[in-house]
Amino acid sequence: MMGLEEFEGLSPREIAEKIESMEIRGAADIARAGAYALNRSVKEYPGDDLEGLKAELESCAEMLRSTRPTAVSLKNAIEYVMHTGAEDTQELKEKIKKNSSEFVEKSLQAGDDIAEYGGKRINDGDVILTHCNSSMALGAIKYAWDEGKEISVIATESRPKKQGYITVRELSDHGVPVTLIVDSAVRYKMEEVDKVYVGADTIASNGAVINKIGTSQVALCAHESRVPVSVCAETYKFSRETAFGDLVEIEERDASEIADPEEFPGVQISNPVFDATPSEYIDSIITEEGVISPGGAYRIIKEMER
Ligand code: RUB
Repeated sequence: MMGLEEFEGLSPREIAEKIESMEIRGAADIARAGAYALNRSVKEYPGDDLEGLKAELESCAEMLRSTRPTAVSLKNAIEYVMHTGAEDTQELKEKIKKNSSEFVEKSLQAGDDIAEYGGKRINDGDVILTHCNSSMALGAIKYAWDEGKEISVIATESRPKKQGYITVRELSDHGVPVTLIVDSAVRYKMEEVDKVYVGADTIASNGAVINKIGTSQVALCAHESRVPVSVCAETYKFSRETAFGDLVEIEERDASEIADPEEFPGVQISNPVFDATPSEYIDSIITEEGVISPGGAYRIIKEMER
């Protein structure tokens, strides 16, 4: 998990560029980076033109929202920080600052709570399979390890960006025994697996989980082998809009992340980077509010309104 010190000194535009290029990535980190960027954008605004400041804030929010379309965590972070009324520029600046640091604190605390709740559900001797690189899922795995449980992890490579490399380095540095596999080895390896732990970019009101491309295949294989799938996700990853019929946009990234298009003239290359896992393949969603079944997503969304 990235702390605020890692964004220190970066302008809102630089943060947006780093989110877009995936230097800052993972739904929790991009949400905190977004909250930090909004505070930066108002902090340095000269003068006391309230409407000008509001316009500056809105254009910063728009720039951030356009970076990565799938993770609702970023949109919810922006909404949290901007949920404010103010009479003058000073008041607006102070409120944005307060909301921004409050969001970051809540997000970090949620990470600690999820690590504990998720970690407690891991048994001594468990083999956990994880996909991509989720700070929330890894937090739970590290918590279980720190509690003295003799666990091991199988981590997918997660093509095309290979976030699995980050996962295996992180777990190995923490002392957790970890095996790297290619994504297509998931079904073959599933017979060794006791539990699947993954993160989420967005959770829909019907309990579907949108996470790194391939998560639905992992969940399908786990379902076939009766291996429980747990999703570790903070409540700001639940999408209120989906309760009113909106669909989650699946980000399509550049073809060159998969292969050099010039080597394949006449061939279309498609690079969707997230997919939706239906709720029937998910056993539990571990949030900072507690462990719920996917059927509890709607209640979380209703309680998000403040
Ligand atoms: C990252 C990804 C992660 C979720 C959850 O995708 O799919 O599983 O964002 O991560 P990308 P976290 O690398 O494309 O951003 O638990 O850290 O929020």
